[in-house]
Amino acid sequence: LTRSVHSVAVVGAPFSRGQVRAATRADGTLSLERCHLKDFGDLSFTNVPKDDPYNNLVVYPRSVGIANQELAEVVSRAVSGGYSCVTMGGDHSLAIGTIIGHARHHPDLCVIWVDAHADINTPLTTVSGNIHGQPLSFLIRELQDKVPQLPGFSWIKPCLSPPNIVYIGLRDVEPAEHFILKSFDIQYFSMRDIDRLGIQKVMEQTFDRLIGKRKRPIHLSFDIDAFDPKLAPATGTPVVGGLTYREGLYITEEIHSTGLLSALDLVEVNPHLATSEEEAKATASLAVDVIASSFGQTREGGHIAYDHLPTPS
Ligand code: 4U7
Ligand code: MN
Ligand code: MN
Ligand code: MN
Repeated sequence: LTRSVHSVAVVGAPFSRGQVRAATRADGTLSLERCHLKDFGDLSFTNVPKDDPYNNLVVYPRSVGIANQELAEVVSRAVSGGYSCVTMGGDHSLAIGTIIGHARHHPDLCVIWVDAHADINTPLTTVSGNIHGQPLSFLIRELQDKVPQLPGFSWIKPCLSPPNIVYIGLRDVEPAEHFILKSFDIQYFSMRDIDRLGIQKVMEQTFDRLIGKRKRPIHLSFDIDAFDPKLAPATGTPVVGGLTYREGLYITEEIHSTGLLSALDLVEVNPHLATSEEEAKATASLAVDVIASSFGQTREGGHIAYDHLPTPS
């Protein structure tokens, strides 16, 4: 079912402690055709003082924990209120809060994770120590006996299972992450798979897996670094060989067409990392295109706002 008017909640989560470098919400206002927007404002996060690394490695666990606890509240309120919830990040550690908050209202949700990276390191496999490379490890029930409890994470209840997750765009997966994907049979379409199958088949197979048997709400977690760095340079961990503009928008157009999109994270946009004003603007406007397309803006245009032609007199 495709609704013609969507109620969309927008949450700014300018949170950056899931990684060492800073990230912010892309400035500028979002407007979406045929959507009723409600701005939930920017969350202000408390940076916990004396937030010592876990194991001398995993940085800012308490700050990440409390920020996500607050974010989960906001997202679950928005979703319970009938909104589709867009969260603009901020780094990808915020998906811990958005997915848990979303799952409180929709425990049967599925996740499409569009990213160059798998973000599934555990606190014991991470090399960088950054929690934005680990969010999925805290969310997958079947993985919990391998995941230590970080300070600030005791509120977290894992809410996902491997069959309900599909990745698109992977091209920088660490050995431990690859082992997790294979041992838990988590489906992914790497850039190589996209080269082989084409983006159309990738989307068909994604939906077969996630909603083929039963319709369920979709949580789209879109890391801007899934795109090629030429298109999205203002991001923390760019990787060559990414999605084209057309592949990226095809993904979101198809997701919109299901009528099942219930929450969207748009993360890792970081204007501070741009080397010029143009780079910052290009990355931010790409992010806006992804969001607009997820909520029904099509490349072929729409005729709803135009229902008669002028007549010559
Ligand atoms: B992002 C990395 F080591 N795997 O764990 C890690 F390669 O949210 C990158 O996808 C994580 O941008 C990237 O730090 C996190 C690294
Ligand atoms: Mn629509
Ligand atoms: Mn990511
Ligand atoms: Mn990434």
